[in-house]
Amino acid sequence: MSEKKHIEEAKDISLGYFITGGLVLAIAVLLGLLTRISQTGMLGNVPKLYYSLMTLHGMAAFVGWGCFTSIGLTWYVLVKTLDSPLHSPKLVKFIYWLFATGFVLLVVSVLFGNFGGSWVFLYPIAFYGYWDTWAATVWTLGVILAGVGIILYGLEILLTIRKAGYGFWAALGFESFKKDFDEMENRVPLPAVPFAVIGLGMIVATIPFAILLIYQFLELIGLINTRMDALLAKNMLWWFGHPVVYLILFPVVGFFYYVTEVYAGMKLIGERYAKLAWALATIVQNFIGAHHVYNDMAQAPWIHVWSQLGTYAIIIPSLISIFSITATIFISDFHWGVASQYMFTSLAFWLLAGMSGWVNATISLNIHIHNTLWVVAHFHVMALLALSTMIFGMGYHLITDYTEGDFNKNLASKALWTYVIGALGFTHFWFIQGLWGGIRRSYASTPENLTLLTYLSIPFMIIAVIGIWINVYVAFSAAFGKSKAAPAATASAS
Ligand code: HEM
Ligand SMILES: [Cu+2]
Repeated sequence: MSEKKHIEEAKDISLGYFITGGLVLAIAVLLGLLTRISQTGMLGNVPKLYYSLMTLHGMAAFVGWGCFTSIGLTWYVLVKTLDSPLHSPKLVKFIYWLFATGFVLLVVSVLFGNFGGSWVFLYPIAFYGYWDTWAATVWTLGVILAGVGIILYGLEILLTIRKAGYGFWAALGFESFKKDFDEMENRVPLPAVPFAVIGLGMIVATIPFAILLIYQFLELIGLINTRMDALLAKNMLWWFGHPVVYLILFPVVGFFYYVTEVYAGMKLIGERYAKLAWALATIVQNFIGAHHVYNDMAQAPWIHVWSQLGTYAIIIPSLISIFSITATIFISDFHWGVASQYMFTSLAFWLLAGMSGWVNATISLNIHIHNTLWVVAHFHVMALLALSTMIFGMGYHLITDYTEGDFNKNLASKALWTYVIGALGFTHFWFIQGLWGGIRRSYASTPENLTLLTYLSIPFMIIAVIGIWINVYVAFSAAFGKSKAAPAATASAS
């Protein structure tokens, strides 16, 4: 089997990102487990240990695994979908190293400087914690490097699409407005569209956040002596902080589209409606971050109202995508293998996470769950059960291709069910604690009568961590050729 050179190259790069990210995840989930255990007081020095573990866990899992692997797998899917080379493989490798260097700085800041300001380090917390100023400075610098990587990611996507000969607006879904859409030849392949949308979205969203980060950095090293307005800073953070979730979700939707078409052996149905929804997302994605600030009474009321409406609007691309994918599976002669098993599981949790997200987005309900463990449950269903599951699915698709199907598929299926059971268990303790007033980012279980639920969730977390570790082991041994294909319990997805 000899594939075109540019495809081989993208495959190697993507696999490199995926395997590196997998190792980060293996450590990150252990840190998550330790964060929870530290709440019981068993590990000593409760507040400091809890906050530093939580901070590193959040950043490692979300950025070091989630964003990093969705960026990494983008390259392969984009090249395959467009059947055209990357704009610059060198730039893509540079982005890898920017993230890696940034990540090392984050680890140094927490391990040696005790930074613990949480992964969002809400301004001006960096100046007030139990950590040293140098730790906050190194942390800020680490995040700046990742930010530069994110902007370059956006640029590389747009340039790659242009190199393949497609127009900018068409790639963002706007060609769906054309009257003769159905007759048009050379339409942008649908799986490329979510990448274009997030590419532009991230370039726009990272700018206000980068300004905030640079301001904080200059203040930490003493070059600026004026504190920024806290509400303004909060808005700058969330302008970016919401769409950065899409830095995982939108590429994941691209993976969904791509593997669905491969395993269904046909194009997705509803292309025009999906593209219309992506055109909407292009605009709305950058104007809804203020839904994280509903409880700040000083914020102008119209911003709250707009944020609620905008957040409802952004549900549309997800709903249309879930419909298109499900319908395509239903009408096609769908091929079930490891990757498509992961994909289907992810699809179900995407819907579940979306429903709890709708509660968060609705102001009259948000007042009951704001800053409670309900929110933590919501985003773990999303980040772990929906997004990470699909990233693994995409990873297994790549590994299937890379190893020509010679990896331990049986163990890969078992790993899926292990962490799904664990994660469904532990997130539901959080949902319940949240509804009963359990506060997030609180080193003790508050109210105290919820402590029992904290203890009960720990065994489920252990199961989830084991499931993730098995996954990383299977992927790792497949990539490095140590795999022995187990007796095929599941069909081989060749
Ligand atoms: C076995 C898997 C996991 C376990 C056991 C776990 C556990 C935890 C715990 C205990 C917290 C602290 C919640 C609180 O007390 O407020 C937390 C927060 C968090 N987790 Fe996880 N988690 C897991 C997977 C993930 C994944 C896959 C992601 C993202 C891709 C993720 C992202 C986060 C983030 C962003 C936070 C917030 C950190 C902060 O507030 O600074 N987690 N997790
Ligand atoms: Cu949000």
